[in-house]
Amino acid sequence: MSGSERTRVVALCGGVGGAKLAYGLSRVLPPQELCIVVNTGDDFEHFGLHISPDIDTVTYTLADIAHEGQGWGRADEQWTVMQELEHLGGESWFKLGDRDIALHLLRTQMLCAGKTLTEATAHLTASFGLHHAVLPMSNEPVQTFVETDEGDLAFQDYFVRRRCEPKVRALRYAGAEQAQIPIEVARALDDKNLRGVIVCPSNPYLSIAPILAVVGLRERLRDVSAPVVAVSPIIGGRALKGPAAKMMSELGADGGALSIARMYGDFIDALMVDTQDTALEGARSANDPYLLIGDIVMASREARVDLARRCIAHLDVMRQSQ
Ligand code: FO1
Repeated sequence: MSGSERTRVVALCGGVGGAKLAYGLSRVLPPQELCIVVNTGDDFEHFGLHISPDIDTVTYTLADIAHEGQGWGRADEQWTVMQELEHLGGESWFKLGDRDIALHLLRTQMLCAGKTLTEATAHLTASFGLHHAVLPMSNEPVQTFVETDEGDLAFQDYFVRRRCEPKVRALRYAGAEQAQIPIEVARALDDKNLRGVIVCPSNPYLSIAPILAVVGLRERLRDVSAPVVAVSPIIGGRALKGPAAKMMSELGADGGALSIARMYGDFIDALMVDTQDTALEGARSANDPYLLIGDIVMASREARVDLARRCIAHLDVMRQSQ
């Protein structure tokens, strides 16, 4: 393999938008050429079950069984357990489908048996017929807390129970200082065949920042031997789904996609922005990452694959010029 030919892409991703690009990448790259590092800051224990929402969203999306409109959970679901739970007076604010519960039961059993979240995820993704590596950002708990004008909220309380309505003042990622980079993630980033890193279009505060908070991870990204390209989750000042734009304005980051470029500026080489944001080039300073302008809306499976191809092409061009 010549020096210019590198074969391993690492993708960082979180919720729905990130999972869509991960889907596209998984259809372009064979398993040995891609690993997907997933946010676990949303994880929480509910009814004694370990729930890992972003790992599950990525798993269901790659397996093409995700519920399209909802952005979480499975398409082919029944809700008999939730209905009975409600009937019995149990909590029903966090909707768990019957099939989804089977996954949480198995993951919880494996974790209780001493398996790591990485091992449990490898087993579960294989059970869904996936061969690409879906790697938790950490095997230790890192919990996102949202500090709001209504106090300190655990992630799911903010996101689901309060529907992201409270005003965000700050975020913190409890446990990040004690979290280790899993060996599989470290090996992927340290791989001499690293083709590049793709930061998927996920919420910068709720999906990407928790990954970056794991001790040593952000530093590793700054030092990787290959280009790092991010895809903006903000288009025309808005997020296609979720509270990213609202949070950005509450936290004073109101430069649209350019604010994303600056948030990641210490470790990305370029940010892909939509054609709607072409004018941002005029506001970009020499210290900002390059902007790569193109259609980044993934409205179909074909669009996910097409965007994935263009991300990889950008990595290859940037590596040639490194
Ligand atoms: N999000 C909701 O807004 N309402 C729900 O009832 C809900 C249930 C749920 C069950 C399993 C799961 O993996 C995710 C679920 N989500 C739900 C999404 C969850 O809040 C995630 O944290 C978001 O997808 C953010 O990434």
